[in-house]
Amino acid sequence: MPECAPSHAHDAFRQARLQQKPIVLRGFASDWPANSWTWRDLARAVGSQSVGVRGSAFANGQSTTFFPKPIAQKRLSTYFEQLQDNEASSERLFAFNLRAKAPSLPHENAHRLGRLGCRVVNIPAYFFGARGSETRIHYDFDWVDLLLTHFLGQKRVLLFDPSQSENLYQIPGTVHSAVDFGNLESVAARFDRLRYLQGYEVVLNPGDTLFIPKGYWHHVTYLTGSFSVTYRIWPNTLGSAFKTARTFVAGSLDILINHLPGVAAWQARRRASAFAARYGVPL
Ligand SMILES: O=C(O)CCC(=O)C(=O)O
Repeated sequence: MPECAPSHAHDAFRQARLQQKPIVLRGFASDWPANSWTWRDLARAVGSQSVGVRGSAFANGQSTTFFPKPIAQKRLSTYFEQLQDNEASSERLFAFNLRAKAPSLPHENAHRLGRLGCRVVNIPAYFFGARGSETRIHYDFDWVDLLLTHFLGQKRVLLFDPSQSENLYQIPGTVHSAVDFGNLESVAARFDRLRYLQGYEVVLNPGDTLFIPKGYWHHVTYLTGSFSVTYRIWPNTLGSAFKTARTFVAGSLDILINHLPGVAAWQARRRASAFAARYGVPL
C-alpha cells in the first residue's frame, strides 16, 4: 500500500485521487482534537445514552441484508469502557452519529481535510469496534471517494479495486461479497476464485488517514478496541456526480423497501438463486 508523510500529503493525495488508487497519509490527523480524546472523555461525553451495537453479519445470518440489525442494546459509556479494557467481542458501531450523541466534543474536521485540496461532505460517520470485531467486506453504495481517519488503537484494512468483484463473489444486487473474511480458511475451498484475488493490506495507527477510492471493496479488522471517522468527498466530475446520485437513490430505495414485511426474505431468495447461477456455488 502506498503511503506518505504529512509534509507530502497534499500532492500525494491529489495524485492518488486522480489515479483512483488508495494511499495512507501517515500521521496526517495527529493534531486533530479527536486524536487526543480518551475512552474516558468519550464515555463522559455520551453519559448514559444507549445504542444498538452490531455484530458479524455472517454469524447472525444477515449476509444478504444491507445493514445488519443490532445484536444488543448497550449503554455507550459501558461500551467505551469495554473498548478501553480491550475486551474481545464482535460488537461494533457502524456509521455512527457521534456528533448527535456527544455534541460537546469538537467534531469539526472538514476544513482540515480541505487542506488536501478536496471538499468533503460535512457529515462525520464514526466507526467503533472491539478487539477482534470486523466490518464485512463491502463497497460504499453511493460510489464516492472516502477519507477514513483512525484513532485510539489499530485496525487492519484490506482493499480491492472494483475489477475484483467476481473474485470476491459479489452478491448480485448488493454491495456485499459472499466471502466471510473472518473465516477464510474454511470458505476457501468453496470460493476457489479467491486464489486470483489481488489487493492491498494496511494497518492504521492513530492519526493516519486512508484514502479509499470510489467502488473500492474494504474489509476491516479491529486489532484493538479503536475508532475511526469517515468523510465522503464531493464528486469532482459531472459523470461521477451523476453516478453517485443514481446509486444513492437506488441504494436508499433498496434499504427502504427491505423494511416492508416479507421483502428482505424475498430479496434474499432472489439473490441466492442469481448468485448460484452466476458462480456455480450456493450462497
Ligand atoms: O472502519 C470500519 O469499520 C468501516 C469503515 C467503512 O466501511 C467506511 O468508512 O465506509
